Amino acid sequence: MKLPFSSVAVIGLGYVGLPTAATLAGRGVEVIGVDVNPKAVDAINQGQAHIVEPELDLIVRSAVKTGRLRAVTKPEPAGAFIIAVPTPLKRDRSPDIGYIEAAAKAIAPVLGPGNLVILESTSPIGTTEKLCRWLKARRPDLTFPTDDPHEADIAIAYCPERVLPGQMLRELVENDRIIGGLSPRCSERARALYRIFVQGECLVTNARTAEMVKLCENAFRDVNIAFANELSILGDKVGVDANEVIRLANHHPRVRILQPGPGVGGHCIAVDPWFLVDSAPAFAKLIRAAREVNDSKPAHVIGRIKALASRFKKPVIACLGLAFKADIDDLRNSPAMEIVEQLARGKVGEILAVEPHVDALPAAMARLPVRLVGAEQAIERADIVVLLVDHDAFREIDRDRLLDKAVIDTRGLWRWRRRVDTSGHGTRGARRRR
Ligand code: SAJ
Repeated sequence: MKLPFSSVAVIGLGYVGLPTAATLAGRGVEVIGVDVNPKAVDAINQGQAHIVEPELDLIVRSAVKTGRLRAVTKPEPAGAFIIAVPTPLKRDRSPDIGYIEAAAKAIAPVLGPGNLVILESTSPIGTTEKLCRWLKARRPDLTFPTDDPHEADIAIAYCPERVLPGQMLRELVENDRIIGGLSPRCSERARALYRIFVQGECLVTNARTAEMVKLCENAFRDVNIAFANELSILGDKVGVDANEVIRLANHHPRVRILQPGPGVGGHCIAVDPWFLVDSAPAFAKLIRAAREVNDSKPAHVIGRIKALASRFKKPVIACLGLAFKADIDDLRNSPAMEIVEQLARGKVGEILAVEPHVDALPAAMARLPVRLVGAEQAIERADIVVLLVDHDAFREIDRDRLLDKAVIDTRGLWRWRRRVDTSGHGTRGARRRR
């Protein structure tokens, strides 16, 4: 197959940029990976992925070995540029698009006629137009889609990433893509690039719509998780197991309730809805409320743990899981971490943390009275067992070992009431609370 772009520069080699760069290289494209972090660049040039994602190491090693992926700290000329840099929240919960502006400044000097620039970062509505203005201000010698949608030197499109951490390499190829060009010609050029590796549909729209699509996907999930979390809070108040309620309600042909948890973590679902709120604060009432419900969930779980702990003289509390979700090692922005930190700071008891996916506690916890131990040891010693993350490893735990413990299962992972208590009145921990 003749490639529409023989070289592509990927700006930002993080959770999205690196898998994209390695996948493109695997399809025969010469990929220049650009990152401001020299340590990441060195690691990649040695064939190592500096982030953890199943099979990523393997494809990075092979891309570097074949010479098709090369990492650098400064952009070089290429046929297309894909910007995949972070867009964090500022303190006031407005989006920080400073990294996109920095990327625009960095690529402007090496742009040439015929280039395609794609923005993949989650962005507030209107950012792709801003990107165009930033590039145009630095390269008055080139024409842009806003000058001439049909003949411009530079094509620009917004094509959001939608891959799920833990399944990125598969989803990168199989998921449908949204292609939002600043003009139909920009979209066609972007579509040709994604066709190199995407097996899903490439759905064309305009840039502003594509920006809002990305934000609404994560806000949709946040609102739905908030519904589940609110049910679990209500369930705790009225003495009903919300997981059982949800399991039964989901037998209705048009009901599909998500899973409650200790809160919503990660770098997307807990962040992106605020971009929509920021765009029209007075009109994003439901989206804001969902954020607030999900943000309040760790405090609710802490309240339940404290209530149980007050029944013991010197409670030993085993906290199972620290990651922000199941079967990954990412502890950043994790509600489980927040809960464990608060328990330790509040000296609620002796805290034993279990996280099979890490070897050591993160620096933030180093000074707190928390010990990282194995699940066996933690359960053996604990008076209270709190399941915070539904890692597969915790599924295997012998429920009989929990019979004399007070248990809070924030994920509904252990259907142990079926073995222990078929009345639907919950666990021993739950009974003790009433
Ligand atoms: N969670 C629940 N209950 C559920 C589902 C999730 O409490 O039923 C929690 C998880 O435990 C976690 C948080 O929500 O703390 C987020 O996890 P997630 O698996 O829902 O999503 P992320 O943040 O890993 O990835 C999301 C995905 N977006 C959607 O599913 C709409 C992914 O496709 C995006 O590419 C990614 O955000 C992103 O980068 O935007």
